[in-house]
Amino acid sequence: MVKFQLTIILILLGCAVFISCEKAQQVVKPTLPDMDPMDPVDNIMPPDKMMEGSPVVINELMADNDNTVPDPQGDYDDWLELHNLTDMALSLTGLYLSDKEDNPTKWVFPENTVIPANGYLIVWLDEDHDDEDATEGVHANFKLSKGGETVMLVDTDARGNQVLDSITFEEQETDVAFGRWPNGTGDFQAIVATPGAENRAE
Ligand SMILES: [Ca+2]
Ligand SMILES: [Ca+2]
Ligand SMILES: [Ca+2]
Repeated sequence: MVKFQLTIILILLGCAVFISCEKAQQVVKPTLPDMDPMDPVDNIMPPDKMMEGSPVVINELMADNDNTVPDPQGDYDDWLELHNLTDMALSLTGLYLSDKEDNPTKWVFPENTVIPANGYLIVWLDEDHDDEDATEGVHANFKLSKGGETVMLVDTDARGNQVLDSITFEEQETDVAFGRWPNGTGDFQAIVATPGAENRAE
């Protein structure tokens, strides 16, 4: 009888552990602030405007990476860092990155791309999205121009394209990062490169 009760207790404990693990791994879609319905053609916000309440922001970028940080394949490519401002892991499925204001859905995040709670995600801007050897890491279909341009993070739904965040930068120096300071919320400026980690000024 004691053995039977012990077995029941062990099974219940196993279930509890399984359920809590499932919960911890739960990933949610970003909840976007309510906005007025807008015409899809007209709803691109001016550059450098972060949507109020956007759960994910463009936090740092490097348009000319010569020897700062290699991608998983060992190449020194342009990169961009996203930062999740919420304490929930977020799915980026259905979100886009673009450097063309007339083509805001230029590159879609691969299915099941997740950014950890309060975490960071590096996107390699190297046109290696179709490279069969580049299975590790997230690779987009455009590069950043050292001479400067606009890059934007876009969501699209029934209301059309919504720019969650966009940044226009001028000419960049080789191996100098351009990022938000203070981390996640501040304006962009030249900073110490911290790919995948909190931005710092020094
Ligand atoms: Ca570049
Ligand atoms: Ca690459
Ligand atoms: Ca950083």
